[in-house]
Amino acid sequence: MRRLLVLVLCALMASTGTAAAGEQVIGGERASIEANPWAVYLTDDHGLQFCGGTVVAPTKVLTAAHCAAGRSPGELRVIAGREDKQDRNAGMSVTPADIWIHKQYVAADEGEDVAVLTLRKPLPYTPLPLAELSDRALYQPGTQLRALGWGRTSENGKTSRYLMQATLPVLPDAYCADAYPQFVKADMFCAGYEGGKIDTCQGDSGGPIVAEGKLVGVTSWGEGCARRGKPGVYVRIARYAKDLHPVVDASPPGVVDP
Ligand code: 4AZ
Repeated sequence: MRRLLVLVLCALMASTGTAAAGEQVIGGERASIEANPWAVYLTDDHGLQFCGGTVVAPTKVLTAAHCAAGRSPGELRVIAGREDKQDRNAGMSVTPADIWIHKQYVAADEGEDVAVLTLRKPLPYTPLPLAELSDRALYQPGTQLRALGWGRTSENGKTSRYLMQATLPVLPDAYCADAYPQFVKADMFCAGYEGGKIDTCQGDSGGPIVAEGKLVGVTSWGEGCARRGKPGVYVRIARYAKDLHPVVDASPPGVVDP
């Protein structure tokens, strides 16, 4: 009887794509949208979630360049204010008016993996400020960051129905450079644990990694997920503040300054 119940529960959870408690991003836990109102996800025009993003100004969503490259605004949707992907009444779905991709972007593992989506109307969700060059302390090894997303809860598994979070310490640049020959320390940092187990994964990229109420990084790349010796790599946002501010602080199209 108990075994049947467990079986039925497992089948039910598998069918709804829900991660079981304790296996969640990977090795994370649920997070509320109320506490993280700037956390958004991106879908294609069929409603399939493929990346994350962060509201960084009322009409601006920061994501990874590799999430936006090769797509037109009309085939993208920003889903804001929705913790549970299946809760279609929560929050809103918005089609961006414009996509800005860093002009030096080529591929995620070469750096400059940042893009900004401009919306026609302001979102009613509190933006998260960018880390600045003065925030050097946030990038010191051992600093505890919090990554958020609706990405996969295991390397080859399904993406999460609910917003998840995991705490990941910044790792030394030398460790990241040993793990990945292409690691560019000026443009990237890596975070996680030498033994793996807790990490971001596919579907989390473009999304935020935060500390002290600031956007410290954008989930970018890594070899697999939660593997020993292969931590997640994140965009070093402070390094791009100069490139991002003119775009993030610009008025949306159609809004004319007085
Ligand atoms: C991805 O493909 C991806 N483990 C995101 C994060 C990581 C690896 C891959 C980090 O979107």
